[in-house]
Amino acid sequence: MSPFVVTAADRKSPGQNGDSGVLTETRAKTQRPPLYKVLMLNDDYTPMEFVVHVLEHCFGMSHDTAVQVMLTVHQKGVAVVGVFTYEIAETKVTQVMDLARRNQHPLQCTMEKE
Ligand code: TYC
Repeated sequence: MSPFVVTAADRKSPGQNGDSGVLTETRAKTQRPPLYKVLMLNDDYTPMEFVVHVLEHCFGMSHDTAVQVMLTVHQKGVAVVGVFTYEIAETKVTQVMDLARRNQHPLQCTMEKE
């Protein structure tokens, strides 16, 4: 018998019609993918303006947000700059590391499972 369809027979007390009386919900549960934090690490040499540019360009931050996040990394040593699915996080890390290398800055960016 399909779930949620209640017939006259179902309304009798459980057992009378061989039915348990329990309606089983068969709604499909949507699965959320695992998420990964992208972390930016401080160093002594990468110029502040370069980090701000990276945060604007790779993470879509406004200039003011990028400055705030850069200063957090500068002061605390590390900060989460975004949370993404595995493939997107990996792409962001690659983009940042490529930009840093091409500009000869030691900026480091990593990812870790949330
Ligand atoms: N500490 C760097 C400086 O004083 C700036 C900096 C900020 C570097 C954030 C990396 O992820 C970083 N020039």
